[in-house]
Amino acid sequence: TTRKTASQKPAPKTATTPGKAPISTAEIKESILSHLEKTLARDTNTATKRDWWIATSKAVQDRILSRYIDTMGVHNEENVRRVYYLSLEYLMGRLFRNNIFNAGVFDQVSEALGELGLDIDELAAEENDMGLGNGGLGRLAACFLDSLATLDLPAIGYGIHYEFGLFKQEFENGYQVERPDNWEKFGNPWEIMRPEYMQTVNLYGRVENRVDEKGDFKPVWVDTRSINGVPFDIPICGYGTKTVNFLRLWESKASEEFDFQVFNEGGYVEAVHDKAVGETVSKVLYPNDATESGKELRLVQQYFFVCCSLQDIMRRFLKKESDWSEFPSKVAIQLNDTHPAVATAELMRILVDEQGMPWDEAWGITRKTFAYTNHTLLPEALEKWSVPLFERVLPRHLQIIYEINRRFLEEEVEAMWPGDSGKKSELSIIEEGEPKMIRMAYLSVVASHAVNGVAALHTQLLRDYLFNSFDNLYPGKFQNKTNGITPRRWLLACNPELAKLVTGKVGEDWPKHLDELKGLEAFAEDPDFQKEYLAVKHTKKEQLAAFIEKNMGITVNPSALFDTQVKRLHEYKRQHLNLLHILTLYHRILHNPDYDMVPRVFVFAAKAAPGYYLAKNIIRAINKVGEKINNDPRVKDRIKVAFLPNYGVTLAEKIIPAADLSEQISTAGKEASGTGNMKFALNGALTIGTLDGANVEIGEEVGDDNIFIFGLEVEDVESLRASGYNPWDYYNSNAELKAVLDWLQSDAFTPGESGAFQPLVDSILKNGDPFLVCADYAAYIEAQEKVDAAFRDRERWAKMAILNTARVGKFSSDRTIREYADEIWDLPSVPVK
Ligand code: T68
Repeated sequence: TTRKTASQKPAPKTATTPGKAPISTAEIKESILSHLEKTLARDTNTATKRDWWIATSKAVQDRILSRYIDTMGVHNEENVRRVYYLSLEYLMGRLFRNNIFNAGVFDQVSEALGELGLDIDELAAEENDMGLGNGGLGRLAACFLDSLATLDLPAIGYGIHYEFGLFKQEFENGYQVERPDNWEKFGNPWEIMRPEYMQTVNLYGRVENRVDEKGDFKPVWVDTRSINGVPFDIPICGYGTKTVNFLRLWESKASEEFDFQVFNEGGYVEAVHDKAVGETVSKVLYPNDATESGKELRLVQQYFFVCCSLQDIMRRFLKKESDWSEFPSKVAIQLNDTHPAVATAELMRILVDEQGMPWDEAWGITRKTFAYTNHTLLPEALEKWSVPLFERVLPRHLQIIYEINRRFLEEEVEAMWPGDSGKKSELSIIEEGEPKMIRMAYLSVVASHAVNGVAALHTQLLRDYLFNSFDNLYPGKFQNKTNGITPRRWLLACNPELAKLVTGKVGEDWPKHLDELKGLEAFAEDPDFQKEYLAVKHTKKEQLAAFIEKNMGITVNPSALFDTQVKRLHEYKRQHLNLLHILTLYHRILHNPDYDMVPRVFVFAAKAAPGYYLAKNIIRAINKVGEKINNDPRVKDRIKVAFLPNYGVTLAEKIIPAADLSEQISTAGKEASGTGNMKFALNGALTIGTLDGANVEIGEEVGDDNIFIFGLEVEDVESLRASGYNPWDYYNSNAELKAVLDWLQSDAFTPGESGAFQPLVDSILKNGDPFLVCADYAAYIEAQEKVDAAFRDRERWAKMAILNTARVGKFSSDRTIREYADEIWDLPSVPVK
């Protein structure tokens, strides 16, 4: 045996985070080896990296699960109030490193792996991203779960256990190609299937209007088809605390009852077919991030997970309570956008139809229970369901929504604007038209006690435009909750070099109290600290450069300015404005071989929705322009363009720490908040951006001298549009703009293939340039010249970057979640001893 006696043992290595039980390196090692043998049936000679990854994950999971059981014990015993976060999307990324950090066992695990001759980073790389979301909305949900557990708030996330997450992206000849993301192919050591909590969901059918004994109208939903939902639980470990909450994801299963009925009638093949339909529901995540598809399966997904989740919530409530009026005191439900909004009608259905509660009482409970977060003002992203489709899938819910609407218009709108039929049609949850449409945002506003936007500007715009009349009708209902990010994943785990440097100056409390970073301000002008800070940045840039070289064969200079735009591809985010800047620099170089500029590496990463033709055209344009520039000797490496495929959480963790410049250049008024902007600033990248979303608040925090703001503001956008915006005016009066747009229309970047980027150019010149690329072009180029000048002055740049890290404590998702807990949920913390 290799065991040492107590006296021979070196002092046990214990983690330093408060509140967790210490565990030694030896114990972790023993646990890993035990899982290798007993969970995976492997010995150390034959184990693959994947085996080691699973064995190590399981060893960590053991620690997490014992705390999870303790947490659930306390929550149940104390019959606590809980928040339930309903979201169709969770972008969790990899859990390996995060769980090791949050469980406070990093030193022990890395040491144990070292003794086994293994590297923690190599094992981490075995894990597929849990990419069950599109973009910011899904990543926000993941950051919120981290903060909820860290703040000891009783919370459960509900969502869908998609078999396929967001597609994997590859490039072929510059084109985006989508591949399926079979993320659980080799298992998932973090999740626990819980068949004992299976729920049944009814769909389709019709409503029979029966009359009960008392002669009252009693609708009964009949002839439904049913599917089952089986939950998978993923423990969510708080940082530096004992709380472990969980995320519960529902997977659809065909209901056997239904199958056998058809089967017994002789329809074996039909029965199997229906089984397949039932199991299709949780197959795949819809890949649209800003347009609503209106597809039946999407509605079925929404109702499926809402119905399972509400039944689960009620089961938990009824374990301790029998009086429904207590429901809102135990249950707060947050709607992550309108995607789960059918939950409001479902709660009404359960209370009125199943529990026999009077409508008014049920409505009071519903309104006290729900709150709604809006994430967008884009009209094409506002969810609407056609009444005929909705009626086919959820006939009883349609009746309930009509009744909610009738009472809302006849009682509330009538009281505020008597006899005003214009107001009624403006505010109606049902939009008149062919076909009629259900406005899910209006339903969410009417059925919730609180509605929030995700940045100060966004909330103001919601109140002034989209929900203006609702704001007048319901004073105080609309609140701002500026987004945030978890500093555990987005600094501590993804940038250990900077984390260490920061800890050396401000102590080790910052991951839980991000305002502590303020302490760095004192060192912003300290030459030694500046050197160390720039050295860390250089290290991260070298790491990214090596990654780019290895994966794309593009050589980039780590001393160049890393100019970075990573986010979903959308016209309103204006990756094409960035492209016009690249073309402008290239154009200048070709006309002046000695053109003096700071060498830049333009880093892009972005997925386009598979059906978003123009977005895909922009991707190809960036790829093709980049290819030409990267291989043009005349450029002399002053410009490199690297469009990294398959953007996701894991790639973000590599790119963001290496960035010098963060591109946040959306058309003012279009980006609700942005959260990438916060991650970049925290990691010491300077922002070049418009006054949009949370950029406004980042500017307030870091100061005007430490950010590059340019371009039209919301009011300018409005007045320009009102006065008749014409992109040709800009094209004709700006020679460089004209030159680069003409260049894009030629076949210079796609020899022999002309018109390859005609859709892109046409969107700007022929289709009215809806996102004002031309109008902001000159201001953007000018701002980029200021960036160039600032970057040449290394001390100045270092100071600006340090002040960014120092001053963005506000953007911790802990602050955001505190505000939700205090101002929307009224949710106390419950420490777990
Ligand atoms: C984003 N929205 C906002 N939507 O665009 C961003 N939409 O400004 C904000 O920071 C972030 O939410 C968090 O608040 C999205 O990411 C989607 O992904 C989406 C998905 C399906 C349908 C519509």
